[in-house]
Amino acid sequence: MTDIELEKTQLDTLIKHFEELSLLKKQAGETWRAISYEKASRTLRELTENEHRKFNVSTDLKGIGKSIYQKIEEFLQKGNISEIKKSRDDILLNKDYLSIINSFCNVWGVGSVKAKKLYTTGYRSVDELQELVLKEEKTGEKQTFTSAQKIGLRYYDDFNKRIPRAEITRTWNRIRDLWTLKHGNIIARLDICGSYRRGLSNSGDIDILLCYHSTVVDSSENKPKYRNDWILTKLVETLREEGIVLEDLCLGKHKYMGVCKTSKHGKNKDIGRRLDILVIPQEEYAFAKLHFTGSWEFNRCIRQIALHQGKTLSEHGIKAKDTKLNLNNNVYNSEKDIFDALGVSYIPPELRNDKVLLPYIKS
Ligand code: TTP
Ligand code: MG
Repeated sequence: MTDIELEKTQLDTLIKHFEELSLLKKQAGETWRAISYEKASRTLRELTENEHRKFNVSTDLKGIGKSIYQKIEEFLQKGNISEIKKSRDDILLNKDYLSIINSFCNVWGVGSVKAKKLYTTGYRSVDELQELVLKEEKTGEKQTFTSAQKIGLRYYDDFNKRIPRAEITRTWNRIRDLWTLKHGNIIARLDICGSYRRGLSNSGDIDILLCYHSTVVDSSENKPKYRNDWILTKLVETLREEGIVLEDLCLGKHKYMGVCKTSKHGKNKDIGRRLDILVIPQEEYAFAKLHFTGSWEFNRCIRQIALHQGKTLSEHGIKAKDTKLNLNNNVYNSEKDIFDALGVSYIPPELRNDKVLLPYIKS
């Protein structure tokens, strides 16, 4: 390879090119390439200080190996480095790809594997997926989506709308009254958790937690009379009969996920809202209430505090980190009992944000 002699202006442009390449590679997650372009630009910057701006590939210049040398030659011959355009295009393409995958994952029931598969098949928007469902239903073709995913697509816009607090309160009162009317007072504890309990003026979904009186015993078998799955099925049945539940996404033994209606009249009356109901054993109730009240960041912090004390905290209880022994043997009846056990003064739901526990983490 021939000697390269660079003029000052050429050197300045090259430095800028390698800096840009370094940035582009960083954005693309190609850390090592980013570092090597960064090194090359640093060496060229040092070269600007020298009288001699002449070198060849065998000159021992730090960070200027064969591949960088070839790019400098390309620049001198063509006035640009093709790798820059290619990297810019890759980033743009990647940006589109990521935003499409994100929008697909935003459909209820669609995970990243399914989202990538849909992308590879050629779909580029949620509109296209919605059209596909309609077409398959019309022609009776093989179905691409599960029934829950189809509900997710049908209610895609609705699920992205926040639910006003007053609508949740109203729905909540109806649910409680209906249940008491039909089944008496067998539910011991019933709470709306999530952002509603933290006092937000609107929520993404309705998170209901309940547990039944375990003292209600079937005398013939000496077992609690009402099983979780019985309560959940009955409750959902009642809500469906009353036109509150519109669709079921999944019904397990302890957890129900569905779509409900929160307004009978007004502009929001046709909007489908996400409803989650969890039936929790009485001894775990306080832990579940703390967990499902959130916020996510608050949960992360309080778990970190427990870890520093050699304990692991979850929605089910508290355990010794090393032995995994359950520490729930003290009775934790309320959230305050859990705060007390961690040496943290009680924090009301409205204040459970990402910062409130920081003083306990630092100390
Ligand atoms: P979400 O309903 O997802 O969150 P949210 O109610 O705070 O917000 P939104 O108004 O958007 O519905 O979950 C309820 C709480 O459960 C959340 O605040 C924190 C907790 N949670 C976790 O900490 N980790 C989890 O994986 C899940 C699913 C919930
Ligand atoms: Mg919620």
